[in-house]
Amino acid sequence: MPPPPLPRAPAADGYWMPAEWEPHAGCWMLFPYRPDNWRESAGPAQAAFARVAAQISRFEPVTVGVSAALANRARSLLPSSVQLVDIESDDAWMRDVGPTFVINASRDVRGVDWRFNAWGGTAKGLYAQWDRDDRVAAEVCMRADVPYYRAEFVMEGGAIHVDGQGTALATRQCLLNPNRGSRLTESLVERRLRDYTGVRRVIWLDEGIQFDETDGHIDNLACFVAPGHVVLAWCDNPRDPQYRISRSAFEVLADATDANGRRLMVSRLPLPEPLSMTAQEAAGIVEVEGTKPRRAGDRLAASYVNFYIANHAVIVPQFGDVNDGAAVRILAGLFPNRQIVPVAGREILLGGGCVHCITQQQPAGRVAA
Ligand code: KQY
Repeated sequence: MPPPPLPRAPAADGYWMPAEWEPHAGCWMLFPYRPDNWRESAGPAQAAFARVAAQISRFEPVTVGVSAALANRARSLLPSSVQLVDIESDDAWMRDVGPTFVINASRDVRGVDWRFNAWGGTAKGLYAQWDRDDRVAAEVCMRADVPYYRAEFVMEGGAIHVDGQGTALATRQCLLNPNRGSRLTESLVERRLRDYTGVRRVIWLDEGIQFDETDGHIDNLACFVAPGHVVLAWCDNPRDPQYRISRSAFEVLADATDANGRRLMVSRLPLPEPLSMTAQEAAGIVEVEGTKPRRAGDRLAASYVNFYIANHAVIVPQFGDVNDGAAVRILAGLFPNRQIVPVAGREILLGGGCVHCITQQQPAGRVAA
């Protein structure tokens, strides 16, 4: 049983959320299993998650939370260097249900446990029960030996990206969505982000990637690759609605200054061509009332921006698309000192997210402080 949360909030104690490119102690993941989200009782997804974990574990320690009932299955798929811990969850999106880690000037590490409501609660949430997911962050913090704060408002890790120097990126579509809370305003959300991640400026983009079932998480659309430098998912086809969404985001970003008064450099990362779920893929998913149905022909919210920055590496999803190679080349230019590691992303995408959504970095630093 996790200990009770800390009183107050991180910023009041001198803590802030570091950038993803800062050194990691390791990466946390979960093991997928639910047959109403993952086809064929999640077998192909488990293998896909295991391949991601194996690649990340070449660069930093990986810990996977899995229920006791599935531990043997997880062990058989994962390299022995990957640690397993007994954590129950409703699904497997560690970015969103895990803690957002924060550090202080002495590099003591703590966690933030956001309230989770399955991306919308009773108003369009993706499944009907999420109590186990909502407990994951505290469970992870207990196992990581870090004290944690409980944020009593809905937020997901994939809904924000930070530069670690006071700036956050977010979309209005997600963070002001009534299904994340009533009477949400920019200034209320900015105050919450300041208190819990230490940011002084939020750069608001209107919408995320079309068909994104998280209501437009920023981690599929844009992220910082360095202080003052953002990469943005890009669409060159004026007949595709994503063209307008990406252009509007570009205009906001190109006009914005960060918390330190810097103008942003904006690099474009092409999106894959439109991708949809096939009849064969959909046939393997068990439809259950209360869970978002997944059907043949459903458009998939694929984006190469959904990559994970590991120590000395960037783990980049690939979709068997004509733009796979371009994405790898562009990211190699943006991260010249890291190895770019392509991994198969489609099977994860079928569940509604990708590599960034299933991972959560723990910054290097002192624990049990
Ligand atoms: O974007 C993310 N951080 C998570 C995607 C979750 C999809 C749930 N089916």
